Order: sequence, then structure tokens, then C-alpha cells
Amino acid sequence: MVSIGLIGVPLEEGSGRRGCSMGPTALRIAGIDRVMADLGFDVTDHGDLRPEPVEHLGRHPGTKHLPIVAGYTRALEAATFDTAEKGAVPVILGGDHALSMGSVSGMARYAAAVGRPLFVLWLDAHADFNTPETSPSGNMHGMPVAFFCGQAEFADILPPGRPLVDPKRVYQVGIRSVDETERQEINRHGVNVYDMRALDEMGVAAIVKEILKAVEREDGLLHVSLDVDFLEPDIAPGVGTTVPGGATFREAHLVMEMLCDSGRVSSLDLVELNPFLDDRGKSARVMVELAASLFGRRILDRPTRSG
Ligand code: 4U7
Ligand code: MN
Ligand code: MN
Ligand code: MN
Repeated sequence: MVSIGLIGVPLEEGSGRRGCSMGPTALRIAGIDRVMADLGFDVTDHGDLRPEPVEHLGRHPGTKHLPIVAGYTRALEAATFDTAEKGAVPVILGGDHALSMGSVSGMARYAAAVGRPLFVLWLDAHADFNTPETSPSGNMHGMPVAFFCGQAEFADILPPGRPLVDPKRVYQVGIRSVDETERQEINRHGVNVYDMRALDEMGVAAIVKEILKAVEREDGLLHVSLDVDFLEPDIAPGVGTTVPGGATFREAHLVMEMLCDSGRVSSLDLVELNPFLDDRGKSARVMVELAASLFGRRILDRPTRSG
């Protein structure tokens, strides 16, 4: 039986407003563990991380709450690596998106240990490729991709020589709000970006097929990071950074269903849920439904794998 390890990360200090600390609880109330168990997984809930802040990291004037984010990054890097090494699929219950500094770094260490390349699918309205130098806000939930690709100047959070993710193995889908310096940096580093226009023109199925082909070509592991604001705000209002024109309910489900069929997904972040801003649990429920599709819930049995 395949195992899933749930890791709660009540981090909100990366986001510039309060509320994401309630995300893990809201996802549990919406039934994240029950849904996975009903799909036949052996689910272990590891509870919530509560790390101490890391002081003495040197000065990083462009960041807010660096000691707290650093504490979570170290703790989650270790928890994600340990979970994967024990043969379970880590599912991270966020928490704001700064937590992906830890989860993706943990999976990068795991991928290096098993000798396979790590790919990242970033489902988000934003590119999250700011650094302390470029960030217009200082909020660290806008920096995780730059961090795990090794670009950011706050790299001393994790030991030197840590495994990084090659930006050319990062695939961003749903993007519709990019800062000017981010635009330059993602181009310069060769991040693969499918913005909303690409999604409209190509359709989401063609995009996911291209991405999965790249992962399969290198026999890679695939970490999926799902930011609530990937979705159209009408269906998921419970997030601090809504941007109109997001993925629809069916587009998001199709992504998850195709990922499930591929059998490539090694780990998942469910991030940025802010229950304080939500409409009667609507966004928490949609995140759980999407996770269910990713782990095998389907409308009907299908005769063949989609290819
Ligand atoms: B999220 C922003 F300036 N780019 O850096 C920033 F627009 O995790 C937003 O994707 C970041 O929600 C959004 O502060 C981070 C801003
Ligand atoms: Mn994000
Ligand atoms: Mn976002
Ligand atoms: Mn956000």
C-alpha cells in the first residue's frame, strides 16, 4: 500500500498578513486525511511543525520575518526528506508559500540521494522568483523559487552545497502577475513559464502533456506546488493575493487527473489557504478535492491511460 505523510506547516509570516497559520487546520477539517484514506492510501498525519526561529543569519534587509521563515525552512526540509526516504509521499499542508523553500529543498536532497532529477510544477498566479534584492514587498512567499534554484542571497538558511533545482526543470502554469525584475530573471534562468495566455491558447491538457514528457524523458521525480491563487478567485476566495483570470474548476481538476495518470508525482504542497478570508470553507474544500483528483479520484474508470 502506498503511504502518504501529511506535514502541517502553520507559517504565515512569509505572506505579509495573518491567517495562513490556520490553513493546516482548515484542510484537516475539510477532510484531507479522510479523502486520501478512502482512496486506499496509508495516511499518517505528522501534526504541525513548530520550529524555533533561527537568529544570527546575517543581515538580509530585503526580507520580513527571516528568522521565522528560516526556522520553518530547516524543519520542513528535514521533515520532507525523512518522509520521502521512508517511502511515503510528503503532502505539505500550508501555510504560506515561503514553506516551499523547505519542502522543495527536502525533495531536492531526496532526489539527489536516489540519483534522479527533480522537476517542479508551480501552479500559481505568481512566479515567486523574487530575492531580498528585487522584492517589492519583502514578503518571503514571493521568493521560494529563487531560493530553491539557488539564486537568492539568503542561501545561508540551509548548509552550503545543498542540492538545488535546475531552473530549466521548473514549470510554472497559471502565471498572470509577474514583477518586472522577476520577468527578467525567469527568462535569464530559463524557467519554463506557461502564463494564462498560453493556457488559453493551448489548453491545459497540451501544457501538462509537454511537461510530463520532459519529466519522463529524464525519468524525473515531480514535486507539485499548488498555490490557492492559481485558481479563479470566484471558486477559491480564501487567499490574500487573488488575481482575476485564474484557472477554472475543470482546468485545475484536469491538471490533477493527468498528473495522477502519469504516476510521476513524488510530493505536494497545498499552500496559501487563508481561512480568515474564505467563504464558509469553500477554498479549503476545493483544495482537498484537487488533492483527491491528484491521488486517484476519478469520475469514471478509464480504459487506457491518457497519453
Ligand atoms: B504568492 C509579489 F509584489 N510578487 O513579491 C511579491 F506582487 O506565494 C507577490 O505567489 C508575491 O502568493 C505573491 O510580494 C506570493 C508582489
Ligand atoms: Mn505562490
Ligand atoms: Mn500566488
Ligand atoms: Mn498568495
